[in-house]
Amino acid sequence: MKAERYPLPRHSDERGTLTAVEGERDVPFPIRRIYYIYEVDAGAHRGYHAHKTLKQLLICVHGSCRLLLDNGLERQVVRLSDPAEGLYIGEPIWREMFDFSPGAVLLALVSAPYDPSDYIRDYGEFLEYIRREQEGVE
Ligand code: T46
Repeated sequence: MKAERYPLPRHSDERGTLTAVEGERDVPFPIRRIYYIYEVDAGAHRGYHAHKTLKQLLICVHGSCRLLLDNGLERQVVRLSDPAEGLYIGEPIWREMFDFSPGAVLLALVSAPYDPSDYIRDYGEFLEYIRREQEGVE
């Protein structure tokens, strides 16, 4: 599974803690866009897609949430709850986000501007895309 937990620096003193993330240093891509997800109702599920090329670092900067990750071969569920830990997704991986705690904020640092054509929103198409990639078919 090409999704990895990324520990991020914590700069803590008596005033609190600060975490900074630099593109191409703390994450292996230039940061071209950020977005954040918040005000998610309990029981809501989001995502249900994969990206063809987009690389992302997802950080739950407040509260917690879970992600189901599926690379076409295996599935795993990851819980994010630490603002000093990111989840790096650098490959086409099907993702679903759920179980947001009240007030949770999921921050995404990503490698490219918004491009709807980079999304694969059908699970069958995703499996086919993965199969073709593994076979080296254009
Ligand atoms: C991802 C997961 C983790 C924009 O206009 N610009 C943007 O940069 C983004 C990300 C979204 N939007 C619009 C498109 C939709 O009308 O915001 C609306 C909600 O987006 P979406 O349904 O794609 O949100 P999620 O939570 O299902 O997925 C998002 C990201 O889109 C996706 O890249 O990997 O979070």
